[in-house]
Amino acid sequence: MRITALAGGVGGARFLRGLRSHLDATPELADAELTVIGNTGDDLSLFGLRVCPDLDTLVYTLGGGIHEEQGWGRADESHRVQGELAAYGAVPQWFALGDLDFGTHIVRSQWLGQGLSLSEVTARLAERWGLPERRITLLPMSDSPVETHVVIEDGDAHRAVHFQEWWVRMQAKVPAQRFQAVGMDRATAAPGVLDAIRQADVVLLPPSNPVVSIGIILGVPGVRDALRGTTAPVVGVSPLIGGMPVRGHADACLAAIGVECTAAAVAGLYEDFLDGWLVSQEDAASVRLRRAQVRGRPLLMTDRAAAAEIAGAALELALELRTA
Ligand code: FO1
Repeated sequence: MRITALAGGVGGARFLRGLRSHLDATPELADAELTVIGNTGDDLSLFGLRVCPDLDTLVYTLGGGIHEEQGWGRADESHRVQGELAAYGAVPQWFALGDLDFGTHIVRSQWLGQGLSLSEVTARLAERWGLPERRITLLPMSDSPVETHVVIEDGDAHRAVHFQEWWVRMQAKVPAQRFQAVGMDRATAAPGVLDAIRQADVVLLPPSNPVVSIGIILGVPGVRDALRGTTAPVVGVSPLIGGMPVRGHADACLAAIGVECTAAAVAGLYEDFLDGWLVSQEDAASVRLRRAQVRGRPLLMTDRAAAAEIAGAALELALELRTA
């Protein structure tokens, strides 16, 4: 069985870790292949290095190196290099880069500098973290650089800041006027991305940010058409519980695009290809969709077992829809 997922950072990574362990624990599903299409709109260049936050969160979480409480960065981390950079007055200092994490950014930048594509680089990083032997393939959504920038009001002018500055330094407290996927006009889907959607038996949308994670991937030429055209059932998981994001700033992102912060409204962003929508128990009664099947259950990924159960429920809904 081939399962394809579109994913952003922390929530998506935890869901997919749960999915993989659910598959491994279910004999008839254990040999399923999982292909993850990762968002690269969060990527940024710092200190001469290329940093890919969502790809790294996925690799570290699926490979066992993640800082569990933070959901990003490495476990057992230190920040000696960052201290030296600060001593030299190097900026910015608002984006915490640990010493182990620097290893990833240095080797990625070296390989990119040698002419490898982001896909090739990502495959090498995934190899080191044992993803292939866990039947996980991680693909960047595109090999060409795409960066999400946020247009904010600055006095009576408007200016664009990198998504990470808005997300981390401003904590999304400054209202976003709109998001711009800079470079998307020249971007093409990375090798294997469209086929992974077209040839999947199941496509899943983890509870990632619908605007700046899933939404950016949907902007890659051909992705939305592939989702509309695939024979695979497409099942998404609501990132909201009781109308609030579990973590991060999805509410600020939805407000920026004029979409209300409800499970039904988020499903509306996917309605042209969505077949199933897993929502939290308290939201189930209020979600009525034209086409997609709605199912309610507890959605809080309190621990790995909960994440595995939620992922199992999403897969179960997809398999039911496949035979329907
Ligand atoms: N998030 C923060 O809130 N503060 C940070 O200093 C920070 C640093 C960081 C470094 C590497 C990395 O891969 C992720 C990092 N993140 C940080 C998380 C990141 O901003 C978000 O996880 C995603 O980009 C949003 O999905």
